[in-house]
Amino acid sequence: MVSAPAAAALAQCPYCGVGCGLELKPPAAAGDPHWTTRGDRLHPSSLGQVCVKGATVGETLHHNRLTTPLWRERRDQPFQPISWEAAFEQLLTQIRRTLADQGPAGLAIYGSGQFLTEDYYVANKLLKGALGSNNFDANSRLCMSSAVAGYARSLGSDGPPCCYDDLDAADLVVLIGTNTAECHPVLFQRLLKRKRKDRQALRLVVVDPRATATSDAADLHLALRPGTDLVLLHGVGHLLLQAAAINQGFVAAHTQGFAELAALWQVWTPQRVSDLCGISEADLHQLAQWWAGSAGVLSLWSMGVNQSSEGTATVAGIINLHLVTGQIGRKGAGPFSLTGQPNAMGGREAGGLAQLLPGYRVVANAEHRAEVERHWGFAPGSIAAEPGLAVWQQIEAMERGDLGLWWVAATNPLVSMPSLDRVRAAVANCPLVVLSEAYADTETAEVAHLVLPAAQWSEKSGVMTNSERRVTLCAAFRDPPGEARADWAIFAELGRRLGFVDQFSYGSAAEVYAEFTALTAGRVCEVSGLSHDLLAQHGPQQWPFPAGTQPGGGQARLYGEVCAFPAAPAGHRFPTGNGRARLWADLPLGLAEPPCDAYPLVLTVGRYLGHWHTMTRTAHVARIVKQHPEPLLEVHPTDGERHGLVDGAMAQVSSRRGSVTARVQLTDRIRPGTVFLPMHWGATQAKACEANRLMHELGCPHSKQPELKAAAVWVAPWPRPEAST
Ligand SMILES: Nc1nc2c(c(=O)[nH]1)N[C@H]1C(S)=C(S)[C@@H](COP(=O)(O)OP(=O)(O)OC[C@H]3O[C@@H](n4cnc5c(=O)[nH]c(N)nc54)[C@H](O)[C@@H]3O)O[C@H]1N2
Ligand SMILES: Nc1nc2c(c(=O)[nH]1)N[C@H]1C(S)=C(S)[C@@H](COP(=O)(O)OP(=O)(O)OC[C@H]3O[C@@H](n4cnc5c(=O)[nH]c(N)nc54)[C@H](O)[C@@H]3O)O[C@H]1N2
Ligand code: SF4
Ligand SMILES: [Mo]
Repeated sequence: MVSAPAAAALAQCPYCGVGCGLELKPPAAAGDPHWTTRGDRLHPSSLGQVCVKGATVGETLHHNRLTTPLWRERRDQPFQPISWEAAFEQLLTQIRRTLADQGPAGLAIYGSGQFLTEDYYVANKLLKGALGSNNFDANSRLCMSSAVAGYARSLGSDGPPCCYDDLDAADLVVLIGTNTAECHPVLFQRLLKRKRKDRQALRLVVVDPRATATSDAADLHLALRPGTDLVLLHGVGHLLLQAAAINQGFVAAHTQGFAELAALWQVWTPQRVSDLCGISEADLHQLAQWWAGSAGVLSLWSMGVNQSSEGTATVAGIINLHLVTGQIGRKGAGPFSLTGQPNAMGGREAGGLAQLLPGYRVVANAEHRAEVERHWGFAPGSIAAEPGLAVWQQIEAMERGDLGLWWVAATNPLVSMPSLDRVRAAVANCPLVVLSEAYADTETAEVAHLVLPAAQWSEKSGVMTNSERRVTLCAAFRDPPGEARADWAIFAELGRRLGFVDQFSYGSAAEVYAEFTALTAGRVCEVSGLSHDLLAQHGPQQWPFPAGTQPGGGQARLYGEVCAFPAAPAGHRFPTGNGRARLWADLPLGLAEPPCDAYPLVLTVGRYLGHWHTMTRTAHVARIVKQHPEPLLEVHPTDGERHGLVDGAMAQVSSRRGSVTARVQLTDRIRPGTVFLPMHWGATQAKACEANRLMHELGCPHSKQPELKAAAVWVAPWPRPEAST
């Protein structure tokens, strides 16, 4: 607990995965709740830079907070404040009932990349270890899961092999399915700074069906048809083969599967690729030529790639190109997934998805389960052998009446999940829905029985890992409001009340972290040399960071010539069985729900610069609200004309699952045939536009990540002309 803080505090920004260092100054006057923020110049990932969200986060921490647990028997009743004692009683009763009726598989937790690593670790220990259910999933399923599956499938393990210094060293940066300028602004500014200094030193290629602030700075913008990225990547492979631009030595020494991939690439001729992607052959040739001719190629990607029914295959498509040209494991080169949330990376390290265990281990591996059971102090066989339910499978389980408890923490699925009407109906079928939240009155609270007040970032201590594998300690610097508690402390208390006193008696978050770091020894993501003390004393550190590593001695890049992954036999460059990376010859399949006569347009849903997700924080920052007052439906003028839409007027957007309305913005910055809505405005907002009522849940078979970037829709003026007369 912190009382009367006086000095400035240091922390990682709690918004995006860039993970900038922030310096927070306490309010100047007594009674003023606003902390002021500026960039921490000494933070190695951001060197003092911040964007509008980081700069205003200190204004968002106090308003509209939950201060006590709230309970209601039925959803049509108002919430009543209850004690923590009574809240734990409700949880224990329902857990015991569910275990008796349905077994451990009837329990599920849906967590978040906005958890601290300690929150993740204790939640997983509770559910997977103490309760024997692997049904812990996180909103990373909607976000990073294709990158996780793609890295593991191609390279043998998760974890971006690159670092931010690579942005300063690459000659060619390919930004694919990422609006970096708005979503990872500080990284984008770093690229722009270089570009301004010397336009020729760095080439930027953007692959996105929309023109964005990112593509505005590009040397080449490939405004491809949504869902055709894998075709494009295979097309580049075809041209690399043709130009004899393959690094034969690297392929022979460090990869497998080249013959199959080369055979597949033969088929993807420039003409075919140009037809399918809707881009010119000349642009495709240009990209391939730049790739072949650049000393350092860096690919950056995010949701335009991951949120796809072939997300994992597309990630493999990117990694393929890096492997065959030897563009990996060295300065300025590599396939670099930009993580969305501030601690999505920490979540992956702590085993925060239904198929994972801590230390980049997997549930399906008996040895991994045994190692974790021993470390956690549970009997052999405590961890179930089958991966748990990914979040959409949790929804389906509720539809069937198979879940007795759905515990949502640090995410707002009644805005962010696809097929929202179906989610709402499924959730109504679950006898106890628990929500751990920092703020009052979210969309998900509307479907909950029990709401637990969470201490958030700034009020609890713990670590986060950013996109370049850098771990920053975020120490508490404000008191939590009312009775709010840290998420990890809530999970630990429940563990003790379930009778696992030894396993869950932590004196502090530092103790939780120490237990976690010991479990990473010998793993790719090893952090056994890190502790809260070391991070407090020496600042943020990159992993791997085995015990004995000197501060600053973490590894900037993975899979290089000198440093292989920890504990690798000699000659093994990648943590696959035989040390070779795997090339994948996946056939492109396209969108799960392609446009058709009835639903002729593809709706894609993404983000605005100022707003964060479901706006529980950013809707309260005047500057940001002024910048983005309402959600806009971006439509190309030719589509606008075809469907009778007028710029600035309202339109109805409908898919097979429902309809929403939004104001039209006619713009030639979007590809004809594609329309765009932001994801931010949920049902509780005055300008509500629940885009995800329109989206479908079909996803990638490997990563189980839903295709949140594309659904078939039609659009019409609103109100309908006949209705308004
Ligand atoms: N301002 C802001 N920044 C954020 C966040 C936020 O809420 N607000 N959230 C954070 C999180 S969790 C995440 S995951 C990241 C997301 O960061 P991004 O992925 O950069 O953001 P999005 O706007 O979701 O989508 C990126 C782009 O994908 C494009 N796209 C759509 N379909 C396709 C396709 O088929 N192929 C290709 N190549 N591109 C396509 C869209 O037009 C869009 O411009 O941002 C992080 N940063
Ligand atoms: N169509 C479409 N849908 C999408 C996306 C898209 O691009 N298109 N993007 C997807 C992606 S990538 C993501 S990451 C998700 C994001 O979607 P969500 O995770 O649903 O969005 P947030 O608003 O970040 O939700 C976090 C919640 O946790 C609360 N919170 C903050 N700190 C704490 C804490 O310390 N403890 C607790 N218990 N609560 C806390 C916040 O108030 C907030 O309500 O949306 C996904 N949905
Ligand atoms: S770029 Fe991301 S991490 Fe950096 S200040 Fe902005 S939101 Fe925070
Ligand atoms: Mo995300």
